[in-house]
Amino acid sequence: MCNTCGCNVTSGNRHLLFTAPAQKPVSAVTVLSNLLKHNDAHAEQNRARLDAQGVLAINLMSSPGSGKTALLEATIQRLKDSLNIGVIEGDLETENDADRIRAQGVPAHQITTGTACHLDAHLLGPALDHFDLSKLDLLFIENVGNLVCPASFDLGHHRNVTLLSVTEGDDKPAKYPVMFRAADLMLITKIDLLPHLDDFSPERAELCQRKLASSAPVFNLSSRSGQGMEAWLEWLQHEVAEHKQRVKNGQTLRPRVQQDGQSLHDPASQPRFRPVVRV
Ligand SMILES: Nc1nc2c(ncn2[C@@H]2O[C@H](COP(=O)(O)OP(=O)(O)OP(=O)(O)O)[C@@H](O)[C@H]2O)c(=O)[nH]1
Ligand SMILES: [Zn+2]
Ligand SMILES: [Zn+2]
Ligand SMILES: [Zn+2]
Repeated sequence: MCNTCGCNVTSGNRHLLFTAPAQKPVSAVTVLSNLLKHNDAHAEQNRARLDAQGVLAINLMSSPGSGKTALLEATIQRLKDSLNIGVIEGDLETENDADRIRAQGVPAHQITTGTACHLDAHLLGPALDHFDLSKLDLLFIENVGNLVCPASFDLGHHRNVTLLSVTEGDDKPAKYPVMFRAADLMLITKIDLLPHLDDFSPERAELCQRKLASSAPVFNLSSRSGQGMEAWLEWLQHEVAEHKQRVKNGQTLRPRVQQDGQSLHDPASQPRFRPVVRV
């Protein structure tokens, strides 16, 4: 649950704040932890619906504009003959991304969050109703472009993929550790632009990722030129096959959810006064 920017309430869970008659005043912390419990219970229901049909759900996260929809377009073009794909799009406003996906010939549903800067399990549940899950192998969920809070919510998905485009700077994993630590796979995107940039090093970006104690694979690719797409497509096909086997064996996979950047913001871990460093 994201306590970092105070954005926990969305149109999907707002009703929970008002349904129970207030017996006695409750603290903000209690309200938030109740929302968290509701989110996680709802996420389990969403995951059960997906697992009942053997559908693998992948949550794509990144800052705005790092190429999530372009990657989905390029992926669908290459995989739609071998896998049945559906896409749920999350944005504050517009149907633009869902329209782009539908133009590729696969079903897409747009969630517009209004003011919420992330998706949550309550928003995902009704979106699943728009799909015939028995006809899907793979469901992509494109989260709202935001490098902070989407990592803190279980939607009912299985895997997290975090994108970092080369124009954003190679230190982003160090600056946004909650997001990058949640990644099962990190994609460095738009690598066709590397020749025009003199200060982005894919090796340095990967090193920042490793410093978070993450062993997630890191692939470099370009949706525009097609460079590096093979490894990503193979990873997807492997994950889909593995998930079908997993649910056949009665198991599922919960995503790596970073329960908020609390420790990063905990005043106790960040004393106001520290000894000066003598040089
Ligand atoms: N050169 C280059 N441009 C790209 C590539 N992928 C995406 N872009 C461009 O980057 C811009 C943003 O791409 P989108 O796919 O819309 O990014 P997004 O992450 O879906 O954006 P939001 O949904 O707003 O968060 C567009 O102008 C794309 O054409 C790439 O591989 N190379
Ligand atoms: Zn937040
Ligand atoms: Zn998009
Ligand atoms: Zn948010």
